[in-house]
Amino acid sequence: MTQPDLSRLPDLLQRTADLLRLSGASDFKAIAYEKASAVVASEGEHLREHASETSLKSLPNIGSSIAKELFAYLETGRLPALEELEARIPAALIEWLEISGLGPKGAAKIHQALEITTLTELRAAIEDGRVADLPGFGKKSAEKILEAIKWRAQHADRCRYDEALALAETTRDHLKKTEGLRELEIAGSLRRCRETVGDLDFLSVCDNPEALHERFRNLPEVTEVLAAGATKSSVRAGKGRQMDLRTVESSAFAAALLYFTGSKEHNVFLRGRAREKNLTLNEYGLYPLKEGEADRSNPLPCATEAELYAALDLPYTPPELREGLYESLIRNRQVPDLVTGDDLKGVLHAHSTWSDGQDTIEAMARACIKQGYRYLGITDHSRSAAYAGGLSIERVQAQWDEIDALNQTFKDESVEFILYKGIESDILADGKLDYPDEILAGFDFVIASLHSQLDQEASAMQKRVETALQHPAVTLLGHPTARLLLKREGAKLQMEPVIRLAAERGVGIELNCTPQRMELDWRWGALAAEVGLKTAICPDAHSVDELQQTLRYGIPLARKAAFSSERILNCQKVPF
Ligand code: DGT
Ligand code: CA
Ligand code: CA
Ligand code: ZN
Repeated sequence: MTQPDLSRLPDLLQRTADLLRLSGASDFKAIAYEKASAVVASEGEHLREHASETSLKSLPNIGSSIAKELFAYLETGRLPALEELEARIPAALIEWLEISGLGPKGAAKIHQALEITTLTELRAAIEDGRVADLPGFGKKSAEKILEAIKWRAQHADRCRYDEALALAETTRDHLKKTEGLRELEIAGSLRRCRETVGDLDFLSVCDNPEALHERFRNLPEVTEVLAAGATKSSVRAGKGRQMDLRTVESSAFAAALLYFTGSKEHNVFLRGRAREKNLTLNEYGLYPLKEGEADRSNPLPCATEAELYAALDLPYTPPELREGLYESLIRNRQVPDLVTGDDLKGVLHAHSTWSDGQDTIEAMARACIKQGYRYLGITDHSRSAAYAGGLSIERVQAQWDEIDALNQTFKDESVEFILYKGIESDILADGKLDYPDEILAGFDFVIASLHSQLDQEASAMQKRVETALQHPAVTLLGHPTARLLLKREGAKLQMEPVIRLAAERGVGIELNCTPQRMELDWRWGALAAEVGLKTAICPDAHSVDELQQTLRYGIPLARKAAFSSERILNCQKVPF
């Protein structure tokens, strides 16, 4: 058996804690799982070295019942406690956890007091005032929950990029075992690296399509078969995500991949281009036009997408840019050069145990060194962010001492690596930053981010962010609207003036590659290029594991937003 994936374990333990709270269990038990989640995250792969329950129990904060769970996970890749909770708690109630601003404790309270279980019932209970009347809730928080429910209902048919990617990769790995499989690609919005995805589209060439489709419909993740044809199947998998699999003839593969990658807008552009060249393009191939009709007996021999673009007298266009935004550039053969993982020189924006991170600065730095980076810019939270362990001025100064000492250590070890002193400063309600200027001036770089009072009205919010951008210490604006994809709309902020002002001030706007955030939104890429806006690809990592976000989600986002490497701070050997 393959070894269980330890990178998922902290999330699974956190979910166990949430479900315990939702089921009304004692907080004490839930907290134990939360602590275990942190321990497991910091152990990483070392957890595998524990060959018995007793050995797992020797870890800090791990008692015998959780040791048993961890051991089961190491052996089987499953957590019995979690599975038991998922089986016992109604699925409709578990859905409440996806409502931002509610939380498992609040959900349990409402569920028990009002004896309701579904989101529809919850919505009704808010609308007729029953939730507002509960102790600890009130009108304002009830309204916020209602807004979050409505927001989610509008977006329930989509999921985040990271979730889609994980499901797609598992599916692809399973399907790859099919004998006679010659091609298998993920197409659609996921291939274009959209921040959210509707359904997943797979395209294949296979000598034995029946076996492939049979396997697809019987994957362990599949909960429902929607369509079962010989060359086209549709299923629901995971949390209700639809997946389509098509099998085509090998001669049609390139044209089908182009078609099913989309976007629709890009397809319309390509078909128009074909007409201009007296050709016709569809999902089966590219054909000459003969008396206004496709000459199907005579397809142009294109085995790859690149050959199709060439036959249309166009440069190859990476899927990330096929969105109907760059077509006039494509026509003029000016496709922007996109970054790759090899262009990254270092990591900026990471948290440590000094604020709400799970790993020490040294552990984060060593992980970066191992991955071949030249630097890490640590940015813990600033003092107003009390909920996230924000740093007092004294702690800032103590952290600087630790960073100086670590830089000396790396020098002594002849490791070419630098830790930069940064801070993620809250932008206060009036646009001021969170420390006196003389402290701010002591950092190598400052990321200014919105974290609180996100519901300010539009003009106050605009002024707040624009004021922050004009502070001389600011290097980057962090996650500009503080949106949470499919959960929370961001601050009411007009981005165009913000982007123009940032570029004028020489301040960058980060590409925050936490999959929940994924902003600056890529739709601003063209304007950003026009005004020469700078950026950095920022993992906003709170653990060693999350450092991977730079590559996994950040590179796709930077490509999609068409930032050339010259405009990306952490693609430079020296970022500031
Ligand atoms: P999604 O699933 O909503 O995240 O977005 P897509 O882009 O994956 O859309 P989907 O799954 O409906 O279709 C996959 C691709 O197939 C789409 O990007 C372009 C192509 N396609 C589908 N329907 C049409 C259509 O009616 N016209 C054109 N031109 N292309 C289409
Ligand atoms: Ca799709
Ligand atoms: Ca589809
Ligand atoms: Zn952060």
